[in-house]
Amino acid sequence: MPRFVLTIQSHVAFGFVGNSAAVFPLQLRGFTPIVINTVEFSNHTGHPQTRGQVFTAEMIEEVIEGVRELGVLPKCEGLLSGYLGDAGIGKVVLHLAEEIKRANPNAIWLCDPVMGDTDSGVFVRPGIPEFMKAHFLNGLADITTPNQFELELLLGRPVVSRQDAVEAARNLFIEKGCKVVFVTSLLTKDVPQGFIETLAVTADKAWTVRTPFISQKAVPNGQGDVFAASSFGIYLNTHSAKAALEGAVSTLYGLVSAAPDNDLDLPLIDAQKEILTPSTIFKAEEI
Ligand code: PXL
Repeated sequence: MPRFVLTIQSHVAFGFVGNSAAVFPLQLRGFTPIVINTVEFSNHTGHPQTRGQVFTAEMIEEVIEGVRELGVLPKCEGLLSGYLGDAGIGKVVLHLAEEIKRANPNAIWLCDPVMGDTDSGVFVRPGIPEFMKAHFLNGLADITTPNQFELELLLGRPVVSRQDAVEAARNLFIEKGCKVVFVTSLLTKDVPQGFIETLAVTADKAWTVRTPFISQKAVPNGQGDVFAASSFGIYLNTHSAKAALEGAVSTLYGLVSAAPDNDLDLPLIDAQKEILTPSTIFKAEEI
């Protein structure tokens, strides 16, 4: 029996962000992704130019209707959502999450609140951050993966310490019903110079993994998307937030280390061994 995971996010013709970044890691972990694209772009928006279109909510609804008619929605053990393209698509994803969870109460939704990062600022359409705040993170999602920039955007103020990030994750998400929050790309006064941290936060536990900061001329986009797909795959297989944190961080460190200095995309295929068997395994520390 295939293990279905529905993944709804962007698609690019060239490079690895959104579904183009998520599908291969999910497949390597034994899942059969059902892939719904929110946009069709030539490449990610960190390149000097991007062409393509954001799909309308109606176009995406039609694809969902077709998938619904195949009878596979109740068979999905997970839903992975990411880059939306437009706030109107947010509503479609929300209804899809409700439908999948109604049909299969054990299904797990990882909602990656993709909005931007420290290097680029907000890279989504106006209305998406407001939609995320108002509707998305209301407890229906089981796992969420904000980077520090997105956590601060949702919080409405800077995160000043590691403990502050843990408390923000609990206040914003866990108290509403979310089970695991992964906070990525964390740089606070508690992180020593030359390092970066990733946290996993649950209701009663929190872990950190500290990795050397890899300094490059160009920072490849898609790191958050590969992190979300990898942590999701590991979590679905182990139900361990700690294992998902360690595995996904180790994969990202391996992929970013292998990226040629000027590349704007991760070497997802060339360095594919880093996905299941990372060269360096980072261990989490309980905090
Ligand atoms: O990595 C997030 C992301 C997803 N999808 C598209 C993007 C980006 C970031 O640049 O451009 C299309």
